[in-house]
Amino acid sequence: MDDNAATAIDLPGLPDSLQASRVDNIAILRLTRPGKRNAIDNAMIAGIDLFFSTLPHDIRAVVIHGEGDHFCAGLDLSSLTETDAYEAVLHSRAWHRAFAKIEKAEMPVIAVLHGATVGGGLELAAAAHIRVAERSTFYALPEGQRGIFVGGGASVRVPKLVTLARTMDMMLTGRTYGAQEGVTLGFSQYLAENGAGFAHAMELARKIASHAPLSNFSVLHAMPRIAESQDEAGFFIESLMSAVASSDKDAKGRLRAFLEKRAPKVTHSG
Ligand code: 1HE
Repeated sequence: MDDNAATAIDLPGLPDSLQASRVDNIAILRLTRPGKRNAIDNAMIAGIDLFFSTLPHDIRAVVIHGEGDHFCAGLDLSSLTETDAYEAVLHSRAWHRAFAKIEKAEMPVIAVLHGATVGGGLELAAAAHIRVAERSTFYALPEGQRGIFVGGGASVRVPKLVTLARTMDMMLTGRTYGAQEGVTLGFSQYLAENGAGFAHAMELARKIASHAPLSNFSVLHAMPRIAESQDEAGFFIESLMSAVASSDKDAKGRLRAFLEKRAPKVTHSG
């Protein structure tokens, strides 16, 4: 499969700052506003919402990445200069709606990070399920410096990745973290060489797409709920999800394939 052989997904209403395409059953969303370091304005938020609301049903994984030297400089700071408190709360809610569509998507979403992944850019990355960070990536929550507060979900999602204490320190002191440290701390699950993040993400997306869609759906939708449940409720949700997944005909076929020695074994290299 050639990742350069992407075909455009025709999405009327998508702004020029976003580009949607697909390679086989993997959808790709590219932030294409490098002149403004992919800073997210209202049209982009609406576009992200639209993209995740209208994904073709045969799509099995999504890869988000950014053009230019930076993944995303966060909120387009010109968006909030004239807003009153009520408009600002609605603005934040629009980000929450769009990013919830990423987090609650039917299929896994992988974000490829490089350069600045800051403010709303980190919020966008945190809404994805898997993050691949190129070595150039750096993370920050510079809202305090701008006199504002996070509004795209960072207060909820970033502590789940790197702890509440670390998130508060970043917000209070402007502390930044780099890619190497970031993979140890939990900002990303993968580290890639500069320029290699997209190919790495596509390789992960292909693996994901080779699994049963209901298995992937179970991971995305059961795991976060179980994590937020009391243990007894968690065990029970697990049993129900397990029963539903294993009764799917895709699962039956895969179980039989293993028993008949037609499926690969689990292997580990170094
Ligand atoms: C922008 C933005 C932006 C760049 N809004 N226009 N985010 C921030 O506080 C980060 C602000 N940006 C930066 O610190 C730097 O731009 C970068 C480290 C990301 C990149 O630096 P550099 O030297 O490559 O680019 P630059 O020269 O600073 O910026 C290039 C252009 O992009 C320039 O515009 P130009 O018209 O002068 O060419 C910048 O003004 C513009 N630009 N970042 C608007 N963010 C839902 S709440 C979320 C709250 C937040 O995200 S707060 C954090 C905002």
